[in-house]
Amino acid sequence: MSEETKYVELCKGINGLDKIILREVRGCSAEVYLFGGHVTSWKNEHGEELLFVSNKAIFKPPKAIRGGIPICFPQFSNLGSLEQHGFARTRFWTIDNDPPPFPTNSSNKAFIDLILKHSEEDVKIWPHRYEFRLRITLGPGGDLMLTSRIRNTNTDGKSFTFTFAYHTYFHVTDISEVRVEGLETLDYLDNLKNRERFTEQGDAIVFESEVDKVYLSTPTKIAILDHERKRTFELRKDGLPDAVVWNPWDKKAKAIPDLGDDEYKHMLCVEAACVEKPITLKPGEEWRGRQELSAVPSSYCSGQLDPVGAFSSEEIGPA
Ligand code: TA6
Repeated sequence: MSEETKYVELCKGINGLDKIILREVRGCSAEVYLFGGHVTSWKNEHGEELLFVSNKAIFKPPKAIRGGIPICFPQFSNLGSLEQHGFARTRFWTIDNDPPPFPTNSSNKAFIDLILKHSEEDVKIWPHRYEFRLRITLGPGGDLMLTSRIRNTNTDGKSFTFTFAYHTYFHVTDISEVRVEGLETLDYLDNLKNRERFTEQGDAIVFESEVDKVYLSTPTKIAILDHERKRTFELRKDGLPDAVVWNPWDKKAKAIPDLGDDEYKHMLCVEAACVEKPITLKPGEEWRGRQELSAVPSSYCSGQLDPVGAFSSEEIGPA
């Protein structure tokens, strides 16, 4: 990257929508649309795309973008009276030029602060005032970090309650050759069985049919191993106890208009979330939820994938 190249660039994306490009010196990058506060691209230093975005994604408000990292707020899924996954992913966010103090690592230069506030229209469907600040950072080593700070700014003394998810679509080479580690033996709610509660068996999770589960009170680190590509994604989270795992498989994929029939093979959603126990904020209170993603090479030895470097980074501290 040349001296003049910007770490942060505001430009126009598909259909003239405002987009921010984050770039780091080694060549990695990320792209964020103000529509939805939605990360739509995360590339490593070789320019390889690490997130899945459907070829049929519709970049036309008010339809949410299929892929990347949709923000589900103030409602995950259909767990309430709002539209599926809440409204944050279909609203226009703005750049927050003067965010309140935010402890930052001084080596992080590629970041953007976004903000979403209640609108008079939204107050009619969700009668609360709030400030949702989202910082998206691309670290010098290519890690992608999202921190959400949500504050209750109600002036009528009322608390509010919400559920939340970073609905991350990882790009995988072949879903049949993917496994997820870190969720073994945990309880989960199975969305395909009326959200009944089950306990996962001891093995890593593999995929051979539709999956739509909410794993409860998970560890802070989850690994997604892309066997074909010999790549391991590491997801670290803080303030988000649950983890949703979703792949629609062939039949469901055909029923989703903005997803290609075979695209399910190349995507896996693993979502840092807060679903089982919703968060309640009193006026003036703030909640923070953070997700960090990295992609590292996996080594393959004696029939076992060993995620080199996975789980080796520091615990999530203050941003
Ligand atoms: O997070 C899993 C899930 O809630 C699934 O039930 C599935 O429907 C998916 O999200 C996608 O939802 P969307 O509204 O984006 O089509």
